[in-house]
Amino acid sequence: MDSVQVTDMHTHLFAPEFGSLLLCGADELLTFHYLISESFRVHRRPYADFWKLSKAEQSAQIWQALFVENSPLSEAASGVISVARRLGCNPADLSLQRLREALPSEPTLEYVQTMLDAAGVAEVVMTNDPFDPAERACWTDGFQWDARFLASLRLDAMMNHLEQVCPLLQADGYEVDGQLRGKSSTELRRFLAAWIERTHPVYMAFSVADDFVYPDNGIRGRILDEVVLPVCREYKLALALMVGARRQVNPKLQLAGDSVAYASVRPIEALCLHHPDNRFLVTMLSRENQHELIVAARKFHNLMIFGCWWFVNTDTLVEEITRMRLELLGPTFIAQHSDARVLEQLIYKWDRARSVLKRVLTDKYARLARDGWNVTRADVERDVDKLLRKNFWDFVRW
Ligand code: HDL
Ligand code: ZN
Repeated sequence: MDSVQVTDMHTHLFAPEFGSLLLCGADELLTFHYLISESFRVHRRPYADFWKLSKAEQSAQIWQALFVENSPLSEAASGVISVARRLGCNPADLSLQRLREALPSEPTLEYVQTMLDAAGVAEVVMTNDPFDPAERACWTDGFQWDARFLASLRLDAMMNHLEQVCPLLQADGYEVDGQLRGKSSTELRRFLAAWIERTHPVYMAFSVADDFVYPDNGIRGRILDEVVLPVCREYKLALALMVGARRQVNPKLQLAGDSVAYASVRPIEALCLHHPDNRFLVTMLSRENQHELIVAARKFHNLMIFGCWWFVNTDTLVEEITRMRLELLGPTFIAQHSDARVLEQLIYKWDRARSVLKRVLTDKYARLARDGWNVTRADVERDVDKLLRKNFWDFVRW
């Protein structure tokens, strides 16, 4: 488990060639939006006062709230301590200053390699938003980037807010309107084709809340049927559905303001049933959805469950979910993704993932051994490689 090289198939990291979009260093680590929202429960400052602070002042505020006035007991706060230890700090006398000294704020190529090696990550899949102005500026013609960072095309804006992105599409020369009239669907297919040629994504993705329905003769359902699913088939791309993210429940928390919603699994079943030639990577945000999603994966082999996403990426829930998955699916799912936003997070997120998986797999292999099954090292290495790498690649390349 400690030596397997993983494919981190969903992150918000960027290749070094994307410049400042690749976040690293102590202040980025501490102003991770999970820690921002946790810190408000301690300092209770007016939102505007906090947002006025510089990043360094924000991280000092967070350090004071979560690491001085309280013990860093949460998943994200304790992750900072794990990173500090792994990067040579002595957590017994850790300070914000020492953390800043230990973690550079500029990601040199060797630092990126050091972080990937320390986390045991072979390659990382980025989340590339063709509607994000900062990112679009990077994708110049002939743009080359580090091969360890693979692209994925994130389509939330198009799927959930088509009206709002029409001006940008029209400015790019695509005749698209918010009601999908005229040749809008053809033009959206042309738009996707252009971005596929530019980014060479390993999959396309979008997230939805609990309002997702399918079949759906509304705009989103029509974009799926007339644009996204045909393009996925044409380019042999899997489609990742990330279900249950209820956006901006508290807008004053900005990126930290999203929450969770229990969502129906039926639209996912319908997509898998009606589109057997499409492949669906699926993760759900609500703990209560996990069991029924696993059962759905038993019904449809073009459904591949991935990761323990965001609010279910905690020791307790990762263990519960991984046990359920193994017990109902065997080692035929993608055990984890990091969702890392800051380079150094790879270290604690993958340390945690490995230790939970070790606990769970040891139980399962021990029971097989007790029943006389011959558990060999080669078998364990094969199974672990599948859970953390090969199941992903076999599925997206299927
Ligand atoms: O929509 C997503 O991909 C989520 O992962 C959000 O980016 C969320 O803010 C996050 O970072 N979760 O870990
Ligand atoms: Zn994410």
